[in-house]
Amino acid sequence: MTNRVAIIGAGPCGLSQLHAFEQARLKGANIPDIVCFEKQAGWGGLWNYNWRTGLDEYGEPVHGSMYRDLWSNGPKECLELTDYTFDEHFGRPIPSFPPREVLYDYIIGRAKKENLERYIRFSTPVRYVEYVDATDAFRVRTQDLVADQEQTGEFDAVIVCTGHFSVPNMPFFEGIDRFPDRVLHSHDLRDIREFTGKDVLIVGGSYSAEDIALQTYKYGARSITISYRTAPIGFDWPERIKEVPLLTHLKGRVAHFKDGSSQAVDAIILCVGYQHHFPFLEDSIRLKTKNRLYPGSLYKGIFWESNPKLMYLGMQDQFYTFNMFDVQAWYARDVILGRIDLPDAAVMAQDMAHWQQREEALQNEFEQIDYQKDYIVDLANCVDYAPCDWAMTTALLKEWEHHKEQSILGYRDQAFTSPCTGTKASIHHTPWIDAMDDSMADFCNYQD
Ligand code: FAD
Ligand code: NA7
Repeated sequence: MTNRVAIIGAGPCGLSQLHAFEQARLKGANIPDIVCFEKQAGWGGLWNYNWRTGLDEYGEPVHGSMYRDLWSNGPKECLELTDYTFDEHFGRPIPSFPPREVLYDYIIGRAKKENLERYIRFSTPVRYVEYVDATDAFRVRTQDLVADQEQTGEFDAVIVCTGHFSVPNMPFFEGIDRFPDRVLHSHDLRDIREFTGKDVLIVGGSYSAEDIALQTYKYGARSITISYRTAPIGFDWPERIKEVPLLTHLKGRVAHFKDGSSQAVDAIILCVGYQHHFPFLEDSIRLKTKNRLYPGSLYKGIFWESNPKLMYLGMQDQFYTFNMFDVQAWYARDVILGRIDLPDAAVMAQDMAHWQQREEALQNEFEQIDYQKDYIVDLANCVDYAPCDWAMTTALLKEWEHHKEQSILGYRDQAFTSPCTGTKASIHHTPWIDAMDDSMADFCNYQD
């Protein structure tokens, strides 16, 4: 019997999990006692913009990795919460690529509607979780930062919702320690305007590198050099952006690359990704994985193989986000409520091996999109999450990829149709490249 559940983190995943339980409760189910521990003073996870970098006012590592002027890099129609649509929240069609504040408002809109705060202990990081054999439960040590008090509690199940885009991966490049100007990881980027007029080096070949290159371009960097390790991002970049192979070393301001070329730069932004970092989990229950579509050791991408009472949400690399988190939360909830039985260890291992082998054979982003859709549908088929046209979301994501190939500066000006409501998004009053106001007020008060 699961009487007490701890959820760690009140970002999109944690809020999905609370919502899943609340929906069951509202429909008459007996739900366990639930406590959600959130280290920040507010909810929304990464979407809850934090101007700080480094340590916060309590000496805690700052979770936020989002920068000012960040706009969604995927169409909102592909992350739409099936049971809380954009139409319901905003009351009118809005464009497909909202700025951060708009998506933040959307996520917390549903949580506010259900008054989910009552389950959350804010400013309370989880310090340590260990499994106790004798009681078949988890001992969870937390700290109330405001009262500066530690507490320990026992929980039958723990759901880790702490995200994995917050603790930087930090490789060393020869000479970087003597570079005479600004060096930072994308996690610490807050205001792109500091690079106006500068020659910027971006190291990395994925979404952060791509978006930060576009942002520095938009805000007037003189030149942007993207240095990739495995493969160029490969879009038809505008003048001022170029891609070069991996940075080998720096001499003073001059960056040298694997192909023998070099470039003098004023700033280096390391867009080299993040670590799955869970220092608060006992070693035997700590997920160790890279950023991939099917993290190892997690049955259904959720349940810790050797002790499924420990669950992780959102640990995948993500084409889908909020709606995938909802489906995962529904599945985790239904296992906890005894509505779904987990199979024996051999069957779980076989199932994980199947998904991992499929993942390893994927050739390109289009196949990766299909794969993540199949993963979601596999879960969604077992739960009563509001129906969604998942095939349509996949088609939209592929269309989005094509739009990026056609115009990397213009892809955010496209309008998609909602798979939930059939509503066609409106067109923003200003093309993204010229839109310098990222406020919700400006975005939602557009003229049709
Ligand atoms: P998070 O949002 O990271 O939330 C985790 C929460 O756990 C935080 O509130 C944190 O404070 C809390 N926490 C952490 N450790 C502890 C602890 N020990 N104790 C208690 N609480 C703790 N996705 C999109 O769909 N569209 C986008 O355009 C997009 N852009 C992105 C841009 C950037 C720069 C980054 C980094 C990510 C972006 N993402 C985007 C992906 C993003 O990961 C998801 O949208 C989403 O925020 C993941 O939710 P989460 O709940 O898993 O994690
Ligand atoms: P990702 O998607 O995990 O990508 C990390 C990138 O960093 C990837 O291109 C890696 O190269 C590169 N990387 C990692 N280590 C190195 C070293 N040592 N040298 C050079 N390059 C390296 O992280 P992102 O930050 O781009 O995106 C994360 C989220 O933030 C995502 O959801 C976005 O929407 C925003 P590789 O390709 O593996 O060779």
